[in-house]
Amino acid sequence: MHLKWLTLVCLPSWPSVWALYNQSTDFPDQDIDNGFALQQIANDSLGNMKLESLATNGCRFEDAQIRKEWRSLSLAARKEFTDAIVCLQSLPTNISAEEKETFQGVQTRYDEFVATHINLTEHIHVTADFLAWHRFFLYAFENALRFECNYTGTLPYWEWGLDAENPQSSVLFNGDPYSMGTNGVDMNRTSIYWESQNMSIPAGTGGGCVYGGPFSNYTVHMGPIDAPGEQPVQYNLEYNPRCLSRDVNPTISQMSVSFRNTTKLILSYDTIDWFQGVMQADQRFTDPTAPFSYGVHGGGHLTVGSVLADIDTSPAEPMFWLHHAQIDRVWTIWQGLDPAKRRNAIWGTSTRGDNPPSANMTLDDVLDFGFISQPLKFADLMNPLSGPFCYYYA
Ligand SMILES: *[C@@H]1O[C@H](CO)[C@@H](O)[C@H](O)[C@H]1NC(C)=O
Ligand SMILES: *[C@@H]1O[C@H](CO)[C@@H](O)[C@H](O)[C@H]1NC(C)=O
Ligand SMILES: *[C@@H]1O[C@H](CO)[C@@H](O)[C@H](O)[C@H]1NC(C)=O
Ligand SMILES: *[C@@H]1O[C@H](CO)[C@@H](O)[C@H](O)[C@H]1NC(C)=O
Ligand SMILES: *[C@@H]1O[C@H](CO)[C@@H](O)[C@H](O)[C@H]1NC(C)=O
Ligand SMILES: *[C@@H]1O[C@H](CO)[C@@H](O)[C@H](O)[C@H]1NC(C)=O
Ligand SMILES: *[C@@H]1O[C@H](CO)[C@@H](O)[C@H](O)[C@H]1NC(C)=O
Ligand SMILES: *[C@@H]1O[C@H](CO)[C@@H](O)[C@H](O)[C@H]1NC(C)=O
Ligand SMILES: *[C@@H]1O[C@H](CO)[C@@H](O)[C@H](O)[C@H]1NC(C)=O
Ligand SMILES: *[C@@H]1O[C@H](CO)[C@@H](O)[C@H](O)[C@H]1NC(C)=O
Ligand SMILES: [Cu+2]
Repeated sequence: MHLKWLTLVCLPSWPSVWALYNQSTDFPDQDIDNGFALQQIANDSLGNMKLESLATNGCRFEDAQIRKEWRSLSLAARKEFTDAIVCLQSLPTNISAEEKETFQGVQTRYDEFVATHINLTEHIHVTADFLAWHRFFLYAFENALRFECNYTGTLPYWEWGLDAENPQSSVLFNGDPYSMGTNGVDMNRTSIYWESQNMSIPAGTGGGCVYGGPFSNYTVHMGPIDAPGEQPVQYNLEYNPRCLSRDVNPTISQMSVSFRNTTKLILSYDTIDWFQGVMQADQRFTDPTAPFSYGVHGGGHLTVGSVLADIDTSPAEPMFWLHHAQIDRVWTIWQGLDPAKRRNAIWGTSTRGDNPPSANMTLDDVLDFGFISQPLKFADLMNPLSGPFCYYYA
């Protein structure tokens, strides 16, 4: 569908895959596949960030909030997190009657995040500001949980590699009160046609409604818009109450979000255009020597499937926050491996895949956050230890 991108852009030369891996590290295959290598480079990066924070006017490293992997949270902390999300999903929306005419699906405070993301979708994906926009979006959500729902923790992230073999057996989806809820009911599908991409993808192990755990009573109010196997609503922001569905998909996780896939992404690309392009399977940056890929970004969305697979509506799925925290972590690690060169590196325009063509963005641009925040300067969103932020990933 987006093939015309290829004719619009002059392709840069192919980077040599694993170039940095070969230069700076020497991990045996086993350590790449079991996550040890990723842990090591995350630690190297954090060391650099700590030094960098001493040299800049960022926040004090010692004062920073620490975001942790889901499994590192106590059971009580996991439940505090999902309780706070359920709370936000039950707080009334604050938008005006006039805005309600356009944003018809917005019923709750939580929906303001969903509707803002839907409304801005074409300007925040496969754009220069994809990573920075989502970094602030997550931060604003974390603050809403804290200040409006008394949450005392931080946003957890989802280290995909821990579940890539068998995501349907993950503790995330075991359905107990300390989980993120069950998989969807098994619809016995083998493949699903994705109309906007004109392709069929392998089906997952669910496909129906989530039936147990903290979100079993939660109603999604908007979409579907661009989801595999679903008829889109007529108007993107219309009110369409439905269950939270999931289709947890081992075929896709095994090929897209293994420790190897994430480690390779971080170590192979030295420039932001390739790093963010490969991460999002941007067709302008497809290494012809690498296997077909959804990228780790699309891969994580499709691993949970259904609502999370619907790019526009995906924040309606509470797994969105864990998946995107990991996206933000992967960017943070990559930036921290060479802060002098990568801290302020951006590339691209303000339209999805530059379609329709738009101007290159600069760090002086101001980013729109809809209902979530006043517009913010792009340059202020590049460092988790600076600008409005003060956090890192452990
Ligand atoms: C770089 O590392 C990869 C993966 O181990 C290996 O296949 C390749 O031959 C190495 N390339 C160079 C130039 O050393
Ligand atoms: C992590 O990095 C710090 C330096 O920032 C170093 O002192 C420590 O030994 C490293 N830990 C591991 C497990 O490599
Ligand atoms: C609701 O709107 C008021 C006025 O616009 C604003 O001060 C307040 O922070 C908003 N509350 C939430 C929860 O967004
Ligand atoms: C948060 O805590 C305050 C103070 O204890 C309380 O008044 C408020 O109702 C709590 N908010 C929620 C959403 O539980
Ligand atoms: C899926 O197939 C199983 C066994 O073949 C059957 O028990 C179940 O009812 C089917 N589920 C649906 C949603 O069709
Ligand atoms: C969809 O893909 C098929 C082959 O994979 C091709 O024949 C067909 O023309 C495509 N349809 C559209 C609308 O692009
Ligand atoms: C969902 O609602 C039912 C009926 O009100 C209630 O019994 C159940 O405890 C609720 N489940 C959750 C996870 O809140
Ligand atoms: C992702 O990693 C798996 C092994 O962990 C490998 O089979 C697959 O080819 C990788 N995919 C990409 C796009 O590199
Ligand atoms: C936009 O950025 C690209 C890549 O850096 C560059 O080649 C191009 O000249 C820029 N376009 C404009 C109008 O500055
Ligand atoms: C919706 O999108 C328009 C056009 O991009 C933008 O001007 C407006 O601020 C957005 N509103 C919200 C609530 O996202
Ligand atoms: Cu998004």
